[in-house]
Amino acid sequence: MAGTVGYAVADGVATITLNRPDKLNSFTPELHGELAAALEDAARSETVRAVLLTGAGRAFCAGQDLSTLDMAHVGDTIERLYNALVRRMRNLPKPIVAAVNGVAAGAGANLALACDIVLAARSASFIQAFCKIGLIPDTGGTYFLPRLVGSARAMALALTGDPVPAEQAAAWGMIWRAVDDAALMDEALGLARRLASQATKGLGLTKEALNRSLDNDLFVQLEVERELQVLASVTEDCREGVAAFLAKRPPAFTGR
Ligand code: T3D
Repeated sequence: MAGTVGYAVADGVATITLNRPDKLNSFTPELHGELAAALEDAARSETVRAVLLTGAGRAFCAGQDLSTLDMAHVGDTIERLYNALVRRMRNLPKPIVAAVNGVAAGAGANLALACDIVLAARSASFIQAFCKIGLIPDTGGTYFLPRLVGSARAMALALTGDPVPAEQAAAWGMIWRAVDDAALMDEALGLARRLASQATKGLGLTKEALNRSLDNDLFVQLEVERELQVLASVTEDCREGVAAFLAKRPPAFTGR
């Protein structure tokens, strides 16, 4: 695997692998650049209908590489790299599955939480490590955490930096599932392939609707549903899904 990010497309799934295993796949400007390019390709490519994000070696991602932390330009780094990354992931109109293969710390933990469905190896853990170096949770952590686990747990996790093991994270609703280490990649790839065979535009619009619901009241959200359902209903895959149901045959979705 060349570079700091691996990228391979097969069966409609773009597998993106953070690849600085000796430094626990921590973020450098180079890794940010390659990850952004991979996500951009996945967004644009008609072949890609789902994304799988994982890490090489024993960790998922240990957040910012602290040996390259640029104290003089933190605001710029956050805006240009971390905030841009979260926006890119949330705006990507295809599902992103995280296969959290090991520790996910700092921005690495919140990178996982920014994915759409998170599977984690039982040995993995999530650490809001920021408080240990005098920083605050970023990469969307202060937004995702209270919404996923509630204010009490979010506050304690952010203030203590205590690790949350994968099974605890699943029990709290922070992630979708914890699975046996040996089964993680098969399960995550199986899920990503399954999503890649579905009505891609409908899944993208579903993702958008659920993300927008986080800040809307019911009546506003009903409008969002109307707006996005109109878009879903004119896709080829919607026509195919209805026709297949009526003909009592499996649908053959194309992603269009
Ligand atoms: O402007 C900005 O960029 C602000 C943005 C900030 C975003 C952030 O993410 S801040 C938070 C940064 N991350 C952390 O504080 C986590 C630091 N790492 C750890 O706490 C621990 O490494 C872990 C709990 C993740 C794992 O512990 P352990 O014992 O399994 O592994 P280790 O021995 O600590 O690490 C293995 C190697 O990876 C080691 O290198 P070495 O000694 O073998 O050459 C270690 O230094 C390196 N490493 C791990 N995390 C980082 C790292 N190197 C640079 N930066 C890291 N974040």
